[in-house]
Amino acid sequence: MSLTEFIADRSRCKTILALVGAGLSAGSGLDTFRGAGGLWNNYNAMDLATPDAFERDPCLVWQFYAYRRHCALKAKPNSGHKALSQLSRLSLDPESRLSFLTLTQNVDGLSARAGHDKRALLELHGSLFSVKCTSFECAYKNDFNMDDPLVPALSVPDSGDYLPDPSLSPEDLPHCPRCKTGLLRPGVVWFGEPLPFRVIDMADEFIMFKKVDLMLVIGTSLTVWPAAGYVDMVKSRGGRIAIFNTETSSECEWSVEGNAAETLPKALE
Ligand code: BV8
Repeated sequence: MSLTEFIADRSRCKTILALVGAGLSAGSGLDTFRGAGGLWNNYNAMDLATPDAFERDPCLVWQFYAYRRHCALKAKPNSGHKALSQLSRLSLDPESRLSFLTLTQNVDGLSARAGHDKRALLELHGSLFSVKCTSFECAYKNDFNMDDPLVPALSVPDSGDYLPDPSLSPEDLPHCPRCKTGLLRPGVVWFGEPLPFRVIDMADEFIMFKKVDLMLVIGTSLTVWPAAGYVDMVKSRGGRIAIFNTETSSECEWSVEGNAAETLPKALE
C-alpha cells in the first residue's frame, strides 16, 4: 500500500496505539540499544541495565546513566516525536472521535519534551529523569530530577567522550547520588524488574476495552518483553500493524522503511 493510501486509511481509524522504541530517538542523535556502537562503547547496555549490575558496582552503573541523562538532555525532540505529540493533542478534541495512546519504551523523556499529552503517554520502562531511593525508610520514593550533573562527581563533558573512570572503585559511593537515608538509583525498569503495575493496567485496559484499529510500531526491534507482546495483543483483536523502521518488515500490513523522524510526520500528516 502506498503512503497516500496509508494516510487515507489512517484518517478513518478511530483508535490508534503507538509503541515507540530507541529508533525514534535515533533521529535526535541518541544511540539505540542494539545499534552500531551500542549505547556506551564497549559496554553492553543489557549488562548494565540490571539490579545485579547496580548491586555489584553502583558507581559504574551511575556513570552509565549520568552519560545517558546528559546525552538525552542535549538532544532535542525530532519531528517524529512531534507528530505523535500532535496526534495526542488531536485526540483531546471530542470532535476528532479519536482515541490515541503512546506506549514508549524510551526513557529519554523526548516524547514528553515534544509536548505529548501526558494522559496519552505511558513510559513503560520509567525515565532517566526519575531517581528512586533504595532504602526501605524512604519507601523507595521516586523523585523527578533533571539536574545535570546529578552530583558533581557525575559531570559529563559535552564532548561526550565519557567513559567509566577505572580508578573509581565500586565502593566509591561519593560518586553516587544519595538521599538522607540511602543510595539513590535510576528510576528506570531494569531487566528482571516488573513494569509499573499502573502502566501495565492502563495499556491492557486501552487494548482490551477499545478496539485498536491501527498500531504504529516505531523504531523498535521488538526484542524486549512484555512491551513486544502488545503487538500480538492488538493483532489478535483484529488491529492492523504499521511498522516504521530503517529495516523492512513483512510481519505487518504496512512497512514504512526509513528514518522514523522523517517517515512518521509524513504518515501522520
Ligand atoms: C519483566 C530501561 C518480569 C533501562 C529497558 C517474556 C515476558 C516477560 C519478560 C521476558 C520475556 N522474555 C524475556 C523476558 C525478560 C526481559 C526481556 O525482555 N529480555 C529480552 C532481552 C529478551 N524483560 C524484562 O526483564 C522486563 N521485566 O519481564 O519482569 C517480572 C514480573 C514480576 C516480578 C519480577 C519480574 C523488563 C524489561 C525492561 C528493560 N528496561 N529500558 C534502560 O534503558 O537503561 S529495555 C530497553 O531496551 C529500552 O527501554 C528498550 O525497551 C529496549 C531496547 O529496545 P528498542 O527500543 O527496540 O531498541 P533497539 O536498539 O533494540 O532497536 C532499535 C530499533 O530501531 C531497531 O529495530 C532499528 O532497526 C530501528 N532503528 C534504528 N534507527 C532508526 C530505527 N527505526 C526508525 N528510524 C531510525 N532512525
